[in-house]
Amino acid sequence: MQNDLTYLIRQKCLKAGFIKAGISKAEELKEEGMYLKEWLDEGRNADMKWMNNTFEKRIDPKLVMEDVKSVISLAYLYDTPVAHSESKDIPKISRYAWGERDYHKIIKGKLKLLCKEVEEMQEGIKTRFYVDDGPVMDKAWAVRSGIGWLGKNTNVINPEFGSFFFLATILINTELDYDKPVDDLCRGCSICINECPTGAIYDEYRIDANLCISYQTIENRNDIPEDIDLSGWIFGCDICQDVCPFNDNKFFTTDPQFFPKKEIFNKTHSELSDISEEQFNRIFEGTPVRRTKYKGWVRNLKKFKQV
Ligand code: B12
Ligand code: SF4
Ligand code: SF4
Repeated sequence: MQNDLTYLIRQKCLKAGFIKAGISKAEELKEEGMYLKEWLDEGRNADMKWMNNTFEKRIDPKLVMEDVKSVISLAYLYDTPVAHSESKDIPKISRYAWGERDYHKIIKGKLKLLCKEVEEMQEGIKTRFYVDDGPVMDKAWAVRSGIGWLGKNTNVINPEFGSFFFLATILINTELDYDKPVDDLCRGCSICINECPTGAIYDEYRIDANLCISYQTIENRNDIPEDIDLSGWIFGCDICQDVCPFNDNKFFTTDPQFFPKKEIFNKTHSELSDISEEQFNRIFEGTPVRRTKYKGWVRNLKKFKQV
């Protein structure tokens, strides 16, 4: 019976546009929680204090949904075949943020319909879903359910599709059949560690947000430390994924919402600096770039120029 239910749920997930769906048993994330604690205690989360406040929930899904039995992890591709310009005068925006709409909205729209269908499959089924912004460790669940392994760059990598995908997590109050983790294929490779320009990957599988360009350009609300070189990026950073051999396969999204928005794509530093606050709010309305606010946008552009 649960075999059938698991099969049908997985089929629905794939039909909804997710490239992978993996399922794991909902239980406390003991080992991952230990690493998370160490990470927080060492201040590797920089100013993302909300991560300390939600620690208990992050490691125990029962504190998020009391009767949770299983966790469904999903992957949604966002990379497009469009390449960044090589010109030194063109600031780079991470490929996940190129499009017309914020990925939270895109994926949550799909999850809402998907979860409604799943709840209608059997009486009593209840679900809760998250993409990035919930108090759940999306990567830890994805690893447990075999979506991919945790790469040394700390992104989840699927052996076939690489790592340019978002993760979504569904908590569900029914037992299902569980998947197994996949092998870690990083093995002797350390390209991402060597290529990270700031040394943010301070050890294999460990990243210090304080040093990460992604954190500095998106999450930091204060000045960017002088010794951090943005290496051409003004929103997010893709370097440790671009250099990863598992992203050479070039699997691209078919979702047009992730393709670059003309107004911002491959514009020069002076063109982007000419954007007024009003234009910024209009151009980036409903996109991930809005997160940095105009103040952060201007700060990042200034910092880009200092290099
Ligand atoms: C905080 C956060 C960040 C922070 C910290 C990054 C990080 N590595 O955690 C910052 C702002 C820097 C960031 C940047 C980015 N992020 Co982010 N981020 C998150 C968030 C909200 C929480 C992640 C978290 O819990 N970190 C805490 C630490 C403790 O976790 P960790 O590094 O995974 O720690 C594990 C390892 O250290 C491991 N470990 C420790 N020691 C050892 C030793 C061995 C031997 C092994 C095997 C493992 C191991 O155990 C820990 C627990 O599992 C998640 C969404 C979510 N709710 O989960 C998205 C998320 C991780 N981010 C995502 C993305 C896309 C990005 C960026 C690519 C965006 C960009 N282009 O700029 C970059 C990538 C930077 C990078 N190299 O990781 C995606 C990743 C998708 C994927 N394929 O993995 C997520 C899952 C969002 C989503 N739902 O899609 N992010
Ligand atoms: S996102 Fe950029 S700065 Fe952050 S760890 Fe990866 S390469 Fe380093
Ligand atoms: S670049 Fe190499 S070490 Fe880094 S995540 Fe990819 S395979 Fe692993």
